[in-house]
Amino acid sequence: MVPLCGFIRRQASNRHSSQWVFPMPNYRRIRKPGGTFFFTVVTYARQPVFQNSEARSGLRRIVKKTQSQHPFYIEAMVLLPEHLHSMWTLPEGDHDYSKRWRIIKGSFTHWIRKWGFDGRIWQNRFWEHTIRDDEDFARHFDYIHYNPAKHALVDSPAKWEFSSFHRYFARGWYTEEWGSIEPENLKNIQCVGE
Ligand code: NI
Repeated sequence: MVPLCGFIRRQASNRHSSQWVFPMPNYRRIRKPGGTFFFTVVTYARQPVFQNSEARSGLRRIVKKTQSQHPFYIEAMVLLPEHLHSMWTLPEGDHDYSKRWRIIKGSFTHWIRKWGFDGRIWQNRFWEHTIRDDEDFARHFDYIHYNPAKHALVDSPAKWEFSSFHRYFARGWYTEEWGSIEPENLKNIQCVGE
């Protein structure tokens, strides 16, 4: 039997206790008509391309430009030194995330070569997972935000700058301590790449 993942709301009475809860109940998903997809994209030979701040801004700019030409909504994203995780919702009836990734990866490669990088920048393959339901959405949303701690880059996700964690922290969806230990709903997650 597949264990149910509990999305437990913190009770007002134990607001300041050290009890760990999962801050992303189902109802927080803002429903949009299109399909939602999770991705893991890795740099070639795990070069730590995104340690470089110019590379991070370059990627951000290219993603925004691609969005303006081929719309998609970024539900969550985290940028690590040599890979990224992201979750997108595409317009209704449009499932062509591959085209968007091709443009992003190609444009980024073209752009960064002007900075003296040569050779390949990206792994050809990427992991894709189609989000099935609200619980699946919440699990992948949390997976993305927990990721810097999972990879031991920081001891809690709030300390990693290049993440949509901060957008949702500002909305009160996460506490500052969230993810200092691995959240229960992430322990058996599969098909996420790394
Ligand atoms: Ni990762």
